[in-house]
Amino acid sequence: MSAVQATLSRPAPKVDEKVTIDLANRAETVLPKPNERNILITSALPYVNNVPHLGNIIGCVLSADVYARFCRARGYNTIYICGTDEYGTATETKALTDGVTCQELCDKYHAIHKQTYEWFSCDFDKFGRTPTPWHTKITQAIYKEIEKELTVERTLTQLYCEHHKSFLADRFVEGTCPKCSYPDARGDQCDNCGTLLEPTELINPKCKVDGTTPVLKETKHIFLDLGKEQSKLEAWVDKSSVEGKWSANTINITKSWLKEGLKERCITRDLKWGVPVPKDGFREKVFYVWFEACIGYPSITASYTEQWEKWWKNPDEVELYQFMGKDNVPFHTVVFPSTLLGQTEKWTLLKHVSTTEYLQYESGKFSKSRGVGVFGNHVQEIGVPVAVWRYYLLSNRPETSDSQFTWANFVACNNNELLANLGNFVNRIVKFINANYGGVIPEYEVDGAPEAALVKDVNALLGQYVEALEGVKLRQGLKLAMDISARGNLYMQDNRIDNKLFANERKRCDAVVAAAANLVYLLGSLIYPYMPTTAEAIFRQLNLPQRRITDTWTASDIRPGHVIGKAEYLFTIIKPEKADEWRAKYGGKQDGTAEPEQSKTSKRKAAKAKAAAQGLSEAPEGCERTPAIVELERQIKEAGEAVRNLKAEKAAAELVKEAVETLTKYKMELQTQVDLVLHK
Ligand code: B3M
Ligand code: ZN
Repeated sequence: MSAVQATLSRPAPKVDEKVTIDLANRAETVLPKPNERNILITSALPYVNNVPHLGNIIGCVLSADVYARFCRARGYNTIYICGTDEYGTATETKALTDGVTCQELCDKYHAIHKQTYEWFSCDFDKFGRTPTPWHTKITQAIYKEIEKELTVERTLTQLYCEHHKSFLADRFVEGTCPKCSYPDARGDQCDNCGTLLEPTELINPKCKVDGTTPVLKETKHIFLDLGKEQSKLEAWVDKSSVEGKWSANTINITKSWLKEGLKERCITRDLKWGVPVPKDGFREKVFYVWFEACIGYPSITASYTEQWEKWWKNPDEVELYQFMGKDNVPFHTVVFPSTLLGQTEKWTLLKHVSTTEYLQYESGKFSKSRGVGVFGNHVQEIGVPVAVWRYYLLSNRPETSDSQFTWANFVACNNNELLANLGNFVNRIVKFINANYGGVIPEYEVDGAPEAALVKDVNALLGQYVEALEGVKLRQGLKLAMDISARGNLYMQDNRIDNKLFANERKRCDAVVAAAANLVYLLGSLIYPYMPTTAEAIFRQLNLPQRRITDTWTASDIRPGHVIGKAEYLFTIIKPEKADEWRAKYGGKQDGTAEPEQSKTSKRKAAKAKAAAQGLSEAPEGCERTPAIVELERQIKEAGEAVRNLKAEKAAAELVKEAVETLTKYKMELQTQVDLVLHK
């Protein structure tokens, strides 16, 4: 072997190893470690009896996934726990209508949920379910500890079916609504007029199981006397809400419960599908879901590791972050913590609670029965890659107010933001290095004025990005990552990276190429929480291991001599017409019902987004014309002429199509640059 060969066969130092992180081979069981940040993340456990829609997905599971990925990429010791919430009336009644057992129903839907979240690249450490021996054991143990101090027995008069010898839970009774005379009102609510009901208020009540007219009978139930925990809970809320930076609406919801004064809450139900109450006289009853469901978090953790208590009974070393829709808040900030504060052992209580409002579908509501909206199964048949869905949902996360899913915006997001900004930046630099440098990172020095400005701007944005994510402001974090990408595009444009630069000013070209490649590497790490498949594609194209999310960036992680990989397209264009096609398909026409009404403003917004999806031909008046914008306008003019010439020559359709795509690409890039200048 010659000396040259020997040097070549030695693995080349590719990259500064301080910035890399190996997440692919994480430990099978992650346990808290002393003197480290140990982060326990949960998503609200979705009810098992339905197919999740986009609103459910962004509401908790996907948001928690972003945070978990962020924490892991920061090097924090993290686990992410979720699973299906399977017990309760909703399951029993649905099983009854579907003519299957509760177990069969839950098996079917648990599999659907699991598969949907897997498709969405949700990287749980455990996605479990509530009906397990662990769940029964932990729920009963928690109850036993508070039985004496915090519970009371009360006698209620309830409807009883003498035919099948059972007390009837609310939804097992149907009858005529006392308010609007709707004949099919349920025992808890009338679906026609919306009134909340007590089953005893129904006119002409019938047992849902066998149609028998039930009788009134006295029965005992167990109540949780939350009032006894009021002051302890108040003290905890005051402290945690500040330390954990709870959002304003979480604090409001919690405080309004406290202000009203905590009341006794019935925690038992007359059902079979649940955790049995371990007390004589109550053995026919089960715990109410809202007493038992939150215990799913520790019990699912127990199915992950027998040492679950290291996570859940370790308040000094573990930080608990919980994600949920806002309607779940009181159960997580009032009921569950009260139960845990009543235990003799110290439990890990939540530090930060991240809540979402609602995602509307084309300004209406998602509705399974009306066939309106996008559900987990649709998303998979549409053929748009998961990264685009994740990006869209996360950049429109209903973080502080309701937000809307619209198809026009969905397409615009792909074309104007992902493709024109991020995709364009990565593709251009990877292609350029392969074409001009044989894929090898040259020797470089990033000490020029443009590089100093780039490093300064990027570090300012990076600092904000880390701060946003530490505070669970996911939407803002994503926006900042895209701003960093746009800054990269601007840098490439301003420094006119092209064959001329390569031929005439090699040293300059080397510096620009290296700084840009280093920025691509940084971007891979920053978008990893949001679009893990895109991040993987970036790392693959750079032929580098995953990068961790660092506090600062120096534009010098990648070593000269490193050989990058081949260019791949991160995103492809979606034709704007697709929005109409999908809207027609998923907008409620499936079962013949009308499309949801669109308000005038939302129509205007949709029209604007649709126009934006096709880009701009020139910068609007009043917009500062940066070198990047001037260059793009020139390219658009040139590409436009090319299209016209090809059409005039009656060239092959393929050629025309290609030229049109180039033109559209420049137009969308211009749109991005203009947005950047106008700070949109
Ligand atoms: N299953 C409600 C929901 O899916 C409920 C959450 C339980 S969290 C322990 O919105
Ligand atoms: Zn009956």
